[in-house]
Amino acid sequence: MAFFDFVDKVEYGTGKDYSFRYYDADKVVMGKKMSEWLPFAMAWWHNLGATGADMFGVGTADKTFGQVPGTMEHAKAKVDAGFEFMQKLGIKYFCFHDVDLVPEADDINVTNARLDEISDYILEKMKGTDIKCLWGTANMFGNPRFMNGAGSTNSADVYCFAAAQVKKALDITVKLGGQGYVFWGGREGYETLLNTDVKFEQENIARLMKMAVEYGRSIGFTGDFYIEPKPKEPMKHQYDFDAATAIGFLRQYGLDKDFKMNIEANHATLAGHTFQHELRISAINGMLGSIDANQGDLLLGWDTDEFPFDVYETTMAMYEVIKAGGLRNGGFNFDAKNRRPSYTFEDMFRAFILGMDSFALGLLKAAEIIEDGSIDNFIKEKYSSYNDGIGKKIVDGETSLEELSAYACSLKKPALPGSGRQEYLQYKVNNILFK
Ligand code: XLS
Ligand code: NI
Ligand code: NI
Repeated sequence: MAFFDFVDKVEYGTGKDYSFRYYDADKVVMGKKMSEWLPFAMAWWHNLGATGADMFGVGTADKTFGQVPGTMEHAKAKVDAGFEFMQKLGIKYFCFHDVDLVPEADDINVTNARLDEISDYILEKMKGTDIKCLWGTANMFGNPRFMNGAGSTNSADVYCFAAAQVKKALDITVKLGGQGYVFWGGREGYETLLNTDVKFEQENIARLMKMAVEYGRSIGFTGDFYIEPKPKEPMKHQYDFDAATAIGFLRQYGLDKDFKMNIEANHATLAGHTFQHELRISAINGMLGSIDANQGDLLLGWDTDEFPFDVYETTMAMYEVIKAGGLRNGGFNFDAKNRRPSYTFEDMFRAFILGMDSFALGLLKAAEIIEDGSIDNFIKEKYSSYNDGIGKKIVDGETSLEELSAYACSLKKPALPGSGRQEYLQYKVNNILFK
């Protein structure tokens, strides 16, 4: 049964109403196909689950797919709809939380049996397609038991339920051939220090992650684990504030070999950073893993999860991704949802076309910026005083504070550093973007 009869396969350059203007999967850009630079993924939760409900009103979109929500028939209809959707758009990956796939039962054994059943069904669907699982995760923030966190909970029993969910989500991820496993610290954080032992909570989160790595490796998971940093929401203070914080945490607890970052654009801006900043910090630490491709609204202080449309942002993001040599096990997961009044199935396709084309155009423009060379050349030149003389000695670690002091004193007063030329470089970028 088809759900999206109004559209055939969405393709590049057909000029049809539903088509890509920039995303040309086989086009080679800087040595790789667009589809290799941009392994797009569908987020099960937003695309197949979210109805547009918010704190002030019920949903506007009908995601029943002809079945009664809360049933396995509905869970299977979501699989059918999801695969039709991905195939029509040429999306090769999907991401899921355990409870996106099946309705959660009161008894975890029942939920687990449902997960076995639905993963068999998905596996069957995957056959004959080139669709794969990008990453899986466990929802450890929705159920009331996680009110005080999962790895950070004060209840050892609840901690065991978190462990059980991680174990099962890993089982399903491996069964579906998933390349990644995400820990987004849903409620791993706190509201007030009056009732919180931060050190103990962080140690316990690390213990849970360590057990996840041990178990995952023992069942043949060879992909990457990810932390998805986010500074706030739902908690006031989230422990994985940003990439720098999460990387420090991973190193402190010896998890840095198995984990990388899953960087979400909207989380970056919530942390007071740019998306590009978070990508750069991850990349220079060898931790750029995957991307949750969405966009926030700078006028709003929460995770609005919009489909990316700001080409300046996607360009600078792709600049980082190209410089990092691409994502290895990761991809571009549209952790994004339609706006509440865009409630039709047509809008779902429009949103993905917008997001995919925004990144494809960003890729093309980033490649042009790199080929133009102005930025790279400027940056190289900016630090050229370290290429020889006293500068080289500093970089080579062959000097001392005494020698540098003597050198400075002999100069009496240094020349000012060269101009940062920011406006000139911004103008250069604009001229490439809008030529
Ligand atoms: C929420 C997060 C979440 C993760 C997966 O803000 O972005 O959707 O990506 O748990
Ligand atoms: Ni996300
Ligand atoms: Ni988010």
